[in-house]
Amino acid sequence: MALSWRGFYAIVDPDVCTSDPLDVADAFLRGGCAVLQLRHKSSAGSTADDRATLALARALSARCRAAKVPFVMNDRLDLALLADADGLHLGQDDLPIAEARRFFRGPIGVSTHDLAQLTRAIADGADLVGFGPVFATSTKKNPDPVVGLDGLAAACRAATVPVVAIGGIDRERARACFDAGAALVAAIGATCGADDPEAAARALHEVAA
Ligand code: 3NM
Repeated sequence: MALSWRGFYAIVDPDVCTSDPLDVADAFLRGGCAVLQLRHKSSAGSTADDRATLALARALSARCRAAKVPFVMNDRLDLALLADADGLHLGQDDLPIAEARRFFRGPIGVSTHDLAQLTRAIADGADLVGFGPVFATSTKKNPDPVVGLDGLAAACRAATVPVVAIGGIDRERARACFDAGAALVAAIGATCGADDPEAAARALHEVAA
């Protein structure tokens, strides 16, 4: 069944949060978001970090459930299952969707950076696709080339599943992304790093309304 998620796609990235990630998540949930994802890149490969990330994922999952907002785990099938996440998001170098589907029942999103990747992800069964970076980003290490609003519009025309615009998005740019056909806009710097994450989330979520 087609996903009905629309609006602000909140991402909690503990490496970017200027205060406790749980407080930032609470602020996003108060301000408004369609989805909340945990993205913790520095957790990969370290047992101690994995334990902390699992604890954070479980705490976020419980908060999202109470707020009736779907919780999505980035990259990690194991943590998604253990934290009872509603959704899983995979990058180009993560597990193939077909392998993740053997275990994970919820919606699976895939990050894509050009039309070929987008088309392949949808053919492989992605329930939604990220597309970007739409604008220059300073948050992602080694980002792909900027796709721009024209690239985003072409992606939205080609996609048969909801498209999540990502990369350098703030309130003004969010409007342009929705106008280009995006179902959701994701942000990290403009929200996790904001002085007032609640207001930042509200501003992005309201643009879609
Ligand atoms: N993925 P900010 S760009 C996590 O192009 C991520 O797929 C991207 O952070 C992609 O809102 C990006 O601070 C970083 O630019 C988004």
